[in-house]
Order: sequence, then structure tokens, then C-alpha cells
Amino acid sequence: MGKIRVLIAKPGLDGHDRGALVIAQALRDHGMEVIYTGLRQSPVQIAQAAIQEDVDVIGLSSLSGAHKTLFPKVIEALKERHAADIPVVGGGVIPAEDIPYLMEHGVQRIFTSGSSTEALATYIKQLVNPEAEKLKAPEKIAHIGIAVKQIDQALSFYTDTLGLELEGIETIETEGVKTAFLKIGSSRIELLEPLTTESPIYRFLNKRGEGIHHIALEADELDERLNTLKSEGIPLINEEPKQGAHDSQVAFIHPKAANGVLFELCQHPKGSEA
Ligand code: B12
Repeated sequence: MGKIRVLIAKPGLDGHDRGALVIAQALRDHGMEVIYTGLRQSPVQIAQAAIQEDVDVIGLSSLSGAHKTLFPKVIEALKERHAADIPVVGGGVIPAEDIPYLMEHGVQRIFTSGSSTEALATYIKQLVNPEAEKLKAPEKIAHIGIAVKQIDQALSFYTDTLGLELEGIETIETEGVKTAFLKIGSSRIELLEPLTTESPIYRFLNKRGEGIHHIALEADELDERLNTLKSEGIPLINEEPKQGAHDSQVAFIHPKAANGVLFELCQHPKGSEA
């Protein structure tokens, strides 16, 4: 397959072209051929340029607030010219509540300020070449980890008050923790008690007190997933999987990637999970 060809276009009458230029350069750095239309292009001009240049993708940038009018007009103009198969993505200053409207009107995806250009490049490669391996989104919450001082004291709330079933107690020496798993539907609550002062749970309790420590997502193909996250510049606590409870392989994503929430990716041996 040759180089991916992208048209970056700036519809509208405003002069905000920094974002479009940043994106154009980033995609070039990822080996794509980028054609930039320049400022103040009408939807029809954009559609014509995309067809003439035979691009694989169109990227629209808008900071003027007119995206709800302009983006669907570009898609209309493509349809009128029998070029509706060229996918359109967008970015700029776009309030979250406008995104569903734009998707309903045919925009494939919106990248707003702060979004990583690595993630955009990966997305475009997959959009243009869907046969390329795509990792599935995690399908369920494997467990929610709660840091407690002592499992023996904490347990009765979960078993007696909430009526959850205690599945088992397990010690994870490498982490210096004792864990109790309580089943809730097909997910679990994991109580975590520190066994040593070196344990991350000990440090957490000292700093923040008892409470939610992490959310674990069931995620297969963990090695590949970590590589993808790394290539997208997502900060990881573990770049390689390590041993978790129940013979699982786990890795933690740094909370600064996720609004202060510590996420664990957790892969169980095939066939072992309910
Ligand atoms: C810099 C700036 C300007 C500069 C523009 C310089 C230039 N050549 O671009 C100047 C000073 C000229 C300017 C002028 C005006 N501005 Co101004 N400006 C900004 C500001 C502060 C930053 C925009 C920016 O460059 N960000 C940096 C770039 C890299 O980020 P970005 O564009 O968001 O791009 C990222 C993503 O959005 C995404 N992305 C962007 N495009 C695309 C495209 C694709 C395909 C993809 C996948 C992703 C993607 O990826 C990028 C990287 O992460 C914003 C406020 C803000 N915080 O956004 C206001 C802002 C855009 N401006 C605004 C306004 C109102 C104006 C003026 C009308 C002010 C005035 N009354 O004169 C004038 C208009 C002048 C004109 N003729 O157009 C408003 C727009 C309001 C709205 N949307 O409803 C904003 C939002 C400020 C505000 N909060 O009110 N502005």
C-alpha cells in the first residue's frame, strides 16, 4: 500500500490555522502525504479538492463555532459528487455535546484540543486500512480495588450488609498485599490490605486513607495493548505485564492519563473467567 493521502481543510471565515498546521505536520511525520487547502475554503471547494487529489481521508479543522453547519455541508458536497466513501474526521474547538450531532451527520470522529497526534495517526491508519489489527475496547470491569487497613474488619460490610459472596482470599507476595475477592455479577470487588510498609497499598493508605484504589478492566492481548498505549504516548506504570491475583497478568496505567484514576489492565488465562 502506498502512502496514505490526507486532505487537511479549514472551512469557515476565521483565521485559526495553527491546529490545522500542527495536524498536517504531525501526519507528515507519520509518513502520510498531506495536502493543506489553506484558509477560508467553502465546503464545495473542499469536496472538489479531495476528489481531485484522490485522498484517502479528509480532516476538517474548525475553531470558529460553525462546525455544526460546515462539517455536514462538506459531507453533503461529497455525496453530491458520488464521493461519500471518503471518510471525514474533524477537530478544533468543538464542545463535547456537539460530537454526537456531527457523528450522526457522517463525521467519523472528532479530535479536540489536547488529543494526541499519535492517537490520530493510529486512527487514520486503521480507518484507511481496516484489515490492520484493531484492539477491541475492554468489555467489562474486572474488579474495583478498595484499599482497607484490615480485611477482617472491612469484610462484614461487604458480606453481611451488602450480601456479597466472598470468593476467596489471596496473598500477592510481590505486591505485599492480601486481597479478598467478592463477586458482584460478573465483576468483583477486591479488598486490598497491605502486608508490609513497602506495599503500594500501605503508601496509599498513608496518603489518602481507605477508599477506592483502582479500577481493573478485563483486557485481552495485554502485550499488544501496552505497546499501542506506549506508542500513543500514554504514561504507564508497568510497560510489561506482571503477575496479578488469580494467575492473571496485569499492568497499571498512570493516573495522570485518566483524570487521577488508577486503571489496571488485567488479562486472565483463557477460559478461567466467568
Ligand atoms: C490562537 C488563537 C487565536 C489566534 C489565531 C492564530 C492562528 N493563526 O491560528 C488569533 C489571535 C489570530 C485569534 C483571533 C481570533 N480568535 Co481566537 N483563539 C486562539 C486560541 C487562544 C488558541 C487556538 C490555537 O491555536 N490552539 C493551539 C492549536 C494547536 O490547538 P487546536 O487548534 O485546538 O488544535 C488541536 C485540536 O483541536 C485538534 N485539531 C484541530 N484541528 C484539527 C483538524 C483535524 C482534522 C484533527 C483530526 C484534529 C484537529 O488537534 C490539535 C492538536 O491537539 C483559542 C482558544 C483555545 N483555547 O482554543 C481562541 C479562539 C479559537 N478564538 C476565538 C475568537 C472568538 C477569536 C476572534 C474572533 C477574536 C476577536 N473577537 O477578534 C479572532 C478571529 C480572528 C480571525 N480573523 O479569524 C474563540 C472562538 C469561539 C468559538 N469557537 O465560538 C476561541 C475559542 C477563544 C474563546 N474561548 O472564545 N485567535
